[in-house]
Amino acid sequence: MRRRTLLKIAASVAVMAGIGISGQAIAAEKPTIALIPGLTTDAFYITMHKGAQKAADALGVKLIYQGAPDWNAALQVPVLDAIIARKPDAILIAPNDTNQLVAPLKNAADAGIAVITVDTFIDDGKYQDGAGKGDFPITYVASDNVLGGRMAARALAASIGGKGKVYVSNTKPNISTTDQREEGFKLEMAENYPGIEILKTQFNDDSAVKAAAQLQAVFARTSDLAGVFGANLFSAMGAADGVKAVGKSGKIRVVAFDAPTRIVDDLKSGLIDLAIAQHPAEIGYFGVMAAYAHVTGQSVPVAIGTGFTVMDKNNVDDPAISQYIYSD
Ligand code: T6T
Repeated sequence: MRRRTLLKIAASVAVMAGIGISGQAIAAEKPTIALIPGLTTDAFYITMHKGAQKAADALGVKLIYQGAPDWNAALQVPVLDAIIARKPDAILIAPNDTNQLVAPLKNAADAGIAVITVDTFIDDGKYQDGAGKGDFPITYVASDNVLGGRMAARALAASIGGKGKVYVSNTKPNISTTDQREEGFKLEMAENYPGIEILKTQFNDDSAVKAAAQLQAVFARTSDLAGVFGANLFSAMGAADGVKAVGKSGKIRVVAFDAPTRIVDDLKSGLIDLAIAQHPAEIGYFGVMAAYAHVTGQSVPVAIGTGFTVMDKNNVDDPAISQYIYSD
């Protein structure tokens, strides 16, 4: 694709030189970049889109944003195919599944479209290393999700005084981000908190309603449940709803990944102790910047890490912190 874009730019320059065409003709040849979120109905991706649009505006490139309303690879692949048919210069995508998106994304790469994954990765997440069927994306722009899981474990351990029963409320397996958060959470607990027992993970299919029902079911059989780690926005909101429903607000402690406005309300009320906010706008911004750099002939780092902001009821009104609350 890089070649195709460079050819397009070269053609414009030739035309301009030959017939004295205006600079706007060159602007029309600026790259087109598509962003496919994990799902559209999620404040995390709404915020990522805003960051991507800021970068697109700064660079004067066209940004296409299209996705499916649910986290489901079977819904994401047709969206991807439709985008490939439009022949953008680059596709930024949060793949819904580490395996199921490999072949559909290879079709994009084979069509000369630069593939960059944002938030989630395919295969082993190690790109451009000549190993594995999913090494072809140019770069991966995301939070360090293993670290985020470790941060959540430390926070929950502190909340429950280093002992008691906890579980992870998670989405579904084979999603790189939430798999890695659970991995980091369990590693940290195993290494440093022998007094904490981790119960079986509850998978909620990215549904807060299911996550709430699961909290109630776990509590029904484990009356001494001490805490829960909600590994993403819907898992955390649902777990918090469940805690409220069983009348244990502030007693069963909740640590949340992600920071939509609703979680901030829960921090203030004491239903959630701490939220680990990702920086989705930064992911979108640097995703577009990386795509632009690549398609205009610059080399790009193979992985770009973005940060976290830890929120609790004491700091969440500070503008330096609240700027990371997601846009609903
Ligand atoms: O936690 C984010 C994202 O990082 C993850 O991959 C899927 O869930 C969210 O979008 C939040 O709902």
